[in-house]
Amino acid sequence: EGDGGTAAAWMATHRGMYERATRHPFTVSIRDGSVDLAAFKRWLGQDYMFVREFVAFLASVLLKCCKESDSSDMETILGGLASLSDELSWFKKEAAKWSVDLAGISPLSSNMEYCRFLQSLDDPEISYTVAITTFWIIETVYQDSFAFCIEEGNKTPAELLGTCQRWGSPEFKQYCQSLQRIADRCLANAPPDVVKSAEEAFLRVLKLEIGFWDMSSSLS
Ligand code: HMH
Repeated sequence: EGDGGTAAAWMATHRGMYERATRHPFTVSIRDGSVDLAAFKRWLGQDYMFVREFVAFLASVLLKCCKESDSSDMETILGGLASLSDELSWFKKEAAKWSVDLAGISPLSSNMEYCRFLQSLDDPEISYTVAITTFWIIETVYQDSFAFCIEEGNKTPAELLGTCQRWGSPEFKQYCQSLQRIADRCLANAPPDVVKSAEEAFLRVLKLEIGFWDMSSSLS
């Protein structure tokens, strides 16, 4: 499960921030059925743009992995990269269903800030450990947020279930757990300054995710 590792320890020590990211009013409103569909459409268009940037980020993680790691991590990361191809198709299909014009969208400031952060990790000076930890927490925030929307007692509107299942499925959870094991192994072998940078990146992601949900629900 990855329990007992550094990743789980950070989720515990930074629990308040983790919960603000994974039990955000926007995703909680999906679960309780009160979601503003205009906000959902805003999220959909912005996240499509984010995922395009996320492909480039994942390519940079893969490159660091090939250079710095001699394990089977490559297959996990490559699998994640491959599934983003399917994800981009899914966004296009979903956008058509909701009449969201993806070509006419420009990124809002929280999205741009998040994308700039991802771009900053492309620097060869940034270690594989920091990059893979960042990748793990980005995926985990979505996994936890959307799994909550399909857990027992949800009133999630039927037309949003597909979205929630995309990230809330048991398969996606397993994938996140694989990433957590990789991050934990890297962190266990990393020097203290790298562990510190990885923890800073972990917290930065939580803040950026909160900003992304705020932007979607236009609280900011
Ligand atoms: C903003 N965070 C954001 N978008 C996503 N699609 C994910 C995480 C997970 O892939």
